Amino acid sequence: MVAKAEIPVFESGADLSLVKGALDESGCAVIRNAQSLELTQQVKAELGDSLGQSRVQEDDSTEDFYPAKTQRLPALLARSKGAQTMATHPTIKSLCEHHLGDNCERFQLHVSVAVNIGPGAREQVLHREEDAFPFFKIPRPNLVIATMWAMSDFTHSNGATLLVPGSHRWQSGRQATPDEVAQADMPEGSVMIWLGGTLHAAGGNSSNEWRYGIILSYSLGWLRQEENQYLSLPPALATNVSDEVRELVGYPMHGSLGFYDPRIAKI
Ligand SMILES: O=C(O)CCC(=O)C(=O)O
Ligand SMILES: [Fe+2]
Repeated sequence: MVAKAEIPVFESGADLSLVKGALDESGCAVIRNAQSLELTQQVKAELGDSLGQSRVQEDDSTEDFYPAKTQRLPALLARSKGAQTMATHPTIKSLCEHHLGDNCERFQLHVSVAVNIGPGAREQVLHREEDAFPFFKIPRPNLVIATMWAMSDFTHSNGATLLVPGSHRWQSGRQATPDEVAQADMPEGSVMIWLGGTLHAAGGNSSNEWRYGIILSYSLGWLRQEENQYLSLPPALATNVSDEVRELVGYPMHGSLGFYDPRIAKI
């Protein structure tokens, strides 16, 4: 009998070399209770109004990448100081450095989005975050690393993310069997990390509660970001954030890439 796939799980404060090793091996990991309750509450409060005004996607078709009964809210760094703190979490930065550092001078924020999955939402189709870069053959070099912060408990029934451990090393076209798919159950305040080559999807929500998560992903500093960070945090707002956050978003040059005239950019 084939063993059911498992996601490596760590507690906050775990030896980071073990987390890095697990990510190399499995392409995914969970760190439980990585964030304080205060920060989770702060971010929820800062995003509350915008989320409340975000539409819930109603239409569904099996071809749609985003299932119905979900809410998505981008531009989190412009909306929340707490999200800026989350995005620069030292543990995550260290993991990014390990997995992306060989292929760039500096990694950058790739996507910031809150994902609220409502009762009755179907499972998402398995995909790779690096599918936006089809010009590299699978298995691709490390281009992206993603995190999902649990802003509510993630459970089997409310849509905890599905992950296929080890799939970051698979050849193109290999399909996951049910035994190869694991689910990232985790308590609020935990973070799930996965490499851009790892197959994953939002789980279906058969419960009567909403599953609230925040995706913050990172990419090589010379790639086009999936979310246009210069529009999500435009210069007028970028002047109010720390140098660290401005750098993460990609304002400074990367080698010879990205020159600009500060008199025009007003930054
Ligand atoms: O919501 C989730 O659990 C995963 C969502 C996801 O993978 C995506 O939108 O790219
Ligand atoms: Fe995804």
